[in-house]
Amino acid sequence: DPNPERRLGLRFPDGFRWGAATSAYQIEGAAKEDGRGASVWDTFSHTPGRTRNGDTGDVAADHYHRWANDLDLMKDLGLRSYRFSISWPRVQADGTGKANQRGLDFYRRLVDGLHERGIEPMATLFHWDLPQALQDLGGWENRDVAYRFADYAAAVFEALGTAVPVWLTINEPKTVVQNGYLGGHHAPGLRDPDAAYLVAHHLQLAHGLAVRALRAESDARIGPALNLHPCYPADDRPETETATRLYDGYENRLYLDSILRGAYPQDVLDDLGPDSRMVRGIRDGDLAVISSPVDLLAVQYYTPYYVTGGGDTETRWPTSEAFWQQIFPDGMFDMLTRITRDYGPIPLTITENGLPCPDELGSDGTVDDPGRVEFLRDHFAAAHRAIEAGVPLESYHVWSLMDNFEWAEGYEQRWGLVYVDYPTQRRILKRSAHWYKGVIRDNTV
Ligand code: PNW
Repeated sequence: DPNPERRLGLRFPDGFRWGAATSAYQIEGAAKEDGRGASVWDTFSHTPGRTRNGDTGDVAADHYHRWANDLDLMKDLGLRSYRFSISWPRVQADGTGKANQRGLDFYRRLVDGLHERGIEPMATLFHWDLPQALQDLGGWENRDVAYRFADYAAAVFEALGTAVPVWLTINEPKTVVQNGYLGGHHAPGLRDPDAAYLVAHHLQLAHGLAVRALRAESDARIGPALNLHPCYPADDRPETETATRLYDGYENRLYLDSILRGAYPQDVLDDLGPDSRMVRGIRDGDLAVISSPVDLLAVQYYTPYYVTGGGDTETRWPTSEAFWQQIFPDGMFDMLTRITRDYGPIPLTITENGLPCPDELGSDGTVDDPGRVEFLRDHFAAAHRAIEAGVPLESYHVWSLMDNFEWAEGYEQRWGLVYVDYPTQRRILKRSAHWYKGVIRDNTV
């Protein structure tokens, strides 16, 4: 599009909350300050060969020290909501025991600073930074870690529960399962399918236990944060239809059905088999915990999948710099409307959507990212269409507020609305950030 900033004239409902998202390990740095313990991502990123250029989150965007300046940036953008995550090893260095007050104080300052600037905090309890001490006990393969998570959640709710109106439990359990335990390119770096789905069950259990812990502490709202992928058959052969259905089971229904219907999808359980560690690990009462009523569902949408008869995927649309991402805004419409159709009118929020662009700091001090403007405009339009179709979508958080540590890809991929010049830690609003500011001001794309 030669002019991606051209407005489409789509007005969002009054009160719609525009936002941006980050996560603790990706932006905070200060890896050893104020009593923070090591997480699996410290271990993983410090293991040679695991991340691009050996990058780590030791310093990242130094948000731990620059948080006040970053909050001013958010206010300048006009954000109504900011989604961040709380680092478990800052709150409990070893993942158990008494909460570390200095760790909690950082998030208290952040939350108070958001309120002072009129921005609603949305906090994720777990965005992949499991305390290493718990990994040493087996990590999410160990059922006890789900109970440790509930204790951690209770400590956080006690400290911040009433100041944060919206809580999210676990960021993208599926990515932990698939990248951490199947592909092995995320921490803890294992390739063990049988372990992977037991981990999925324990992550779901941990989610439900945290929901119950919140109810005891505060009347804030809470829900899961799921990355969902619309799955389309690559052709119209019957075997492709069948393969696509099972693929959808592993990508979407495994998480959605257990939380919103109180049962794992039977086709996935059958495919795993009765002898799988997951199926053997499900105990009486677990599904009741997992399906504890939630107040909203947070959806993270990046890409569709086109599934072949052999159960592989193929690429149909232009990809971004992320090898796994095809740019297909209609996929967001399809996923949002499908959730409302299949699971009822539960309030929805988009908690992540974005792409990496080849952003460079120009000699005139600006950063031009027309591809991001076009991508966001088209996805915002898809969200608008979903709202018109009756989807109760209440907010939208762009991934990400600023450039950050993109996990195994290190700092090479830039996902931010705000450019981070790492050597100086200077922040520069990209062209997309200036454009987004106008969208927020007018509540119109
Ligand atoms: C999310 N996929 O991960 C995470 O929540 C963020 O921390 C991350 O920085 C962001 O998306 C960009 O990668 C994903 O394969 C990882 O479709 C993989 C996929 C989607 C999201």
